[in-house]
Amino acid sequence: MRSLLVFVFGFGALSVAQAHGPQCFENEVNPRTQQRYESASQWQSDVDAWQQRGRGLAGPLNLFWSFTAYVREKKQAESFGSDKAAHCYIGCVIARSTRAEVADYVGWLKEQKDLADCDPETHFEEADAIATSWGGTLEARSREECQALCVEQYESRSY
Ligand SMILES: [Ca+2]
Repeated sequence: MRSLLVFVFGFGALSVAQAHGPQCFENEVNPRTQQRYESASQWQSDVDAWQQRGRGLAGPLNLFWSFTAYVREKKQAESFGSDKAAHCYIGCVIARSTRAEVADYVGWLKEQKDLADCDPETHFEEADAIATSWGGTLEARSREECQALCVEQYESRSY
């Protein structure tokens, strides 16, 4: 759940990795080992790989509406028992405010930030981006429908 708490949209997030100097990797968790990265090159390679999978850009207005939806719905999302259901829900309500491609982008951006913010409390997890993106594709007619579909998809599973 913590990862959602820091779902921050940084306009400058693309340069986060470069901005924090060479010791950033020591504060990031390798998703393969669940331990801190042992080398800068290992971490940088993961940062670069995620960067390569970037979704282009969402315009500032779309980011603004995404952030507004996130702030409005954060508490609701956090009330679910599943972090993945919460990511899905946020993706769904973002897509309702914008469109599916924006939810997909924001899900990617969030994980990029988690991997490169030099904060061990924010873990990169590809499954989070997948859940956010999937939520964005639901074409839900209401936030209640977002919740029902996301909870049905994720809550009963032990992600
Ligand atoms: Ca982090």
